[in-house]
Amino acid sequence: MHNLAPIPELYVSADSAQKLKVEAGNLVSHDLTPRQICDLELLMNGGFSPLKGFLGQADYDSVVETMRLADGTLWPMPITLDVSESFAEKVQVGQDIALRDQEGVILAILSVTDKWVPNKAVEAEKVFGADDLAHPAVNYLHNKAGKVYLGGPITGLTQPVHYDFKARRDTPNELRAFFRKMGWRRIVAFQTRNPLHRAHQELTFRAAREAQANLLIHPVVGMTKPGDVDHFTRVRCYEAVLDKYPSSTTHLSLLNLAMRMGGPREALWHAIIRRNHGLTHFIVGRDHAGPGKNSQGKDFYDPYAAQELVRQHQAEVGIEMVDFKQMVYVQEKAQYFPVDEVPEGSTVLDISGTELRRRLREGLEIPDWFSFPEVVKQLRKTSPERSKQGFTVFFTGFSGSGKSTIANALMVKLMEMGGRPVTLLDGDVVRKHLSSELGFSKEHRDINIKRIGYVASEITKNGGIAICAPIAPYAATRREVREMIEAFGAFIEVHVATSIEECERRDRKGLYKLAREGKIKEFTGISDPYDVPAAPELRVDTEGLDVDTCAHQVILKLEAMGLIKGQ
Ligand code: PPS
Repeated sequence: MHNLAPIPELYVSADSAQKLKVEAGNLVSHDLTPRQICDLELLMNGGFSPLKGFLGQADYDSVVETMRLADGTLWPMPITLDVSESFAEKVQVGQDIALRDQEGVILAILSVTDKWVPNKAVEAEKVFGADDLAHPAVNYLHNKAGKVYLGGPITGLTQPVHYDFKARRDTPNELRAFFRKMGWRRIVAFQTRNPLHRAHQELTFRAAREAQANLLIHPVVGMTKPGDVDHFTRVRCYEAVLDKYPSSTTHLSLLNLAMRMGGPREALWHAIIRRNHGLTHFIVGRDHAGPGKNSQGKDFYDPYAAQELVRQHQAEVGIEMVDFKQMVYVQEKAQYFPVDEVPEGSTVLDISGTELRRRLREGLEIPDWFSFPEVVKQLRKTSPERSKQGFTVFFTGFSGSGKSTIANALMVKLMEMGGRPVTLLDGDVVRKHLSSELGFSKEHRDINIKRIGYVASEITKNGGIAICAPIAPYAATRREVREMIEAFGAFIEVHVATSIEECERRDRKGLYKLAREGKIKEFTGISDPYDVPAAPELRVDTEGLDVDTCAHQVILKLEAMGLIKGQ
């Protein structure tokens, strides 16, 4: 009989927590990173049982080398508390430290038993299979995680607070209680970090039927692969799919896990976490938790390595693996089939992730055989077609090159078309309102450009059009701004390529004369550098063209990129 008894948690009673919280106010405290908060939550609520805290050095070494704790218990993923060297200097072994969330609330106390500097190259190699920065977890390990690890048992005081989808979040014991109440004895979990389309619904439905089990859709909402659809959108999509299953057979619960994209080891870790949540079966698919391609363009893991590893250890974990049969749509039958059961000679239809993103971007049809209209509606809300997304046009060039004039003309043309709000962040205007205390040193120019970039990225995120027109002389800073904005929408760099001689000849503000006389120091092009953009989206030549034509060239570029629709 499946054991749904409660699993041990690391929390103390509410009374003790209250007392300890007051005492912990005096302890050295560590502000947890978002990933550490996810790990801590699952440590405290039993999701990572049998771990009692962040790994000490002996357990860490053993997990890295053998996928087992020092006492031999199977545990494939190092759960470590990384801190900076300067913080580590303040902490001695034997000391208690307070672990706080990002608002400063004390969530737990860590009794430090170990402090060490890990060999991250070895960790990357053994745990993730390669010391390659193209792997998101390896990149995290080297570029985000602190240099020193602290280990020791945790005393849990309070759960991290979530304000979103509260009713859909369950601790392992809440899920166990739910299964007990419903009388569910065989339950299969489906792990996912993507929206569910028809193929997933078919697959999970079949998996549940084959296992004669109820189904738990158990998506990760903690941290997934950078670039994934955000969890707010995904949860709305999952909710839309729920009623496609026979009623009362399927449950949706959100898991606040921080994924590592660690392929086989991660799949095994997921299986253990699901066992802890009271599940009896676990679906493992092709390339489970795969991070994509390595820096040589090859897959990090064999697509079936995850299934193999889980199969080997399923009895020891105490959960049965249901291997994922990829489902494909057979046109003649108007039905999904497992890929190995497709009738001979029939037409198989599929839409890849890349193709789906293209169709969303371009506002093209997404057929009903592929997804559910309710899911597509949610995805379109978050990823509207390009002509409805925000974007930034970033002019760069010398003072007096004509940036502001073209930017103004562009703004007016875009406003004439209507549809999206337009904001002009002109160099002079920004320096008056946003950067009034700044001068023209490299440091100040960089601060100025990053401020403009930040405001433009917010405008872009919210579906508006930002037009920026600073000199922005440094290529590295322009690249940073590009990255900030491309997280939310398109970035169009326009080099206003008026030569310094022509700008000086025009000298519309009389500044070049002053610069030549040495009365203005660090003047771009005269006594300060300007990195000519190597590959801007557009270069305009103001010497042979009038302002209207220059602005029109930008409009044509925006049309070609699908950002505005032709008139
Ligand atoms: S930067 O480098 O991007 O931060 O500069 P920006 O904010 O665009 O400001 C440029 C305007 O400031 C005036 N100005 C100077 N420009 C360059 N170098 C020096 N030392 C300087 N001192 C004042 C100048 O009028 C620029 O205006 P624009 O609109 O570019 O002609």
